[in-house]
Amino acid sequence: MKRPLWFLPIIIAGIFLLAACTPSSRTTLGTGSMMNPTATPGSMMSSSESSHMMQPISGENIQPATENIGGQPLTYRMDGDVKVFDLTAKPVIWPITSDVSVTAWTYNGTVPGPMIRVMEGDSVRIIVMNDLPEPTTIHWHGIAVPNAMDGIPDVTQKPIQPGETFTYEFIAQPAGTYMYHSHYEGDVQVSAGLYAPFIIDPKEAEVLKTDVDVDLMISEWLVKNGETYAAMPMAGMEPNYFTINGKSFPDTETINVKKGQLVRLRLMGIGQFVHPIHLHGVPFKIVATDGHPVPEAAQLTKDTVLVSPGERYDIEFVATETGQWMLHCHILHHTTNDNVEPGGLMLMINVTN
Ligand SMILES: [Cu+2]
Repeated sequence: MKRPLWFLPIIIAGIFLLAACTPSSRTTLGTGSMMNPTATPGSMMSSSESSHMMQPISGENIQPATENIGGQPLTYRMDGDVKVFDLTAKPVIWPITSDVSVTAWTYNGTVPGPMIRVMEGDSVRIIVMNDLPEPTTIHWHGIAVPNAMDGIPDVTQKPIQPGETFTYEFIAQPAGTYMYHSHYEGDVQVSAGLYAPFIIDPKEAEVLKTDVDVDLMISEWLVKNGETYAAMPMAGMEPNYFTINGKSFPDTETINVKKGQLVRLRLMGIGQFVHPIHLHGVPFKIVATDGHPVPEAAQLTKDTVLVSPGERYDIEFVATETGQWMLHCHILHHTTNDNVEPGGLMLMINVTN
């Protein structure tokens, strides 16, 4: 009797799997070893390199946040023709729902930090005070700043040590949807809340015609045993909470719109995971990508757009139908709070007459 050979590839694959999973093949890996190019980055790290991710977000005598809504416009003062903004990086206890709070590292005590909103061509000065237990820097994501203002520690500047200040100064350009965020141990500091919107409006001649204009910054958290961790795309560090502007559904903001109004939503991926954001009710047009306008003839009409880490999509739609219309991530696990649905990346767009 002839033996069937269909099982041979399975056995061969099994042998390879076993070899890849044996402890000895991992423990012999040194940092930077090229022996196993498919190993996950986590397995290539020394314990001191990876431990900063494994530690809970820390701070001494952390106070509950005094504000409940992040991303609000930051007031400035004028020094000649320079708009001067003050930021303090500090830990707070931040409520992502009415029941769940996280230990967050913030700008001025909110997640996201305050929105800086200026006109194209404005001179801006941002004075950053570091009240964190670790050094930090700020990167102006997508804005055309001089190299010395780019916020890269030990490359373009010395890290801002705890208790120190650093002054950033540049011309705000070009117009568009941008973000600012920590660039010091960003995998931890950005995930812990050190991010905010930076909106540069076009000059008056081409002023925006939208009726409703809302920033939505998307990120993730890992909360376990009462401690907050920076959520990572690595085993054991996956998020169990997902936030829009620092809030999980049902505590995400409701966007109130009158029927017939033109709505612009500025979707910003600031976490470490991708999120396909889906709108119910009407399709939208993608009018800008990463801050830059899309020519009208090239604007895609869609109802779902994948927002990856670092990306911004400005989407516009006319609210033609009244009702409670949902906007949510279509990785449906991301619409849960600690595995309980509904939650996470959902919000309501309430269209009334
Ligand atoms: Cu998602």
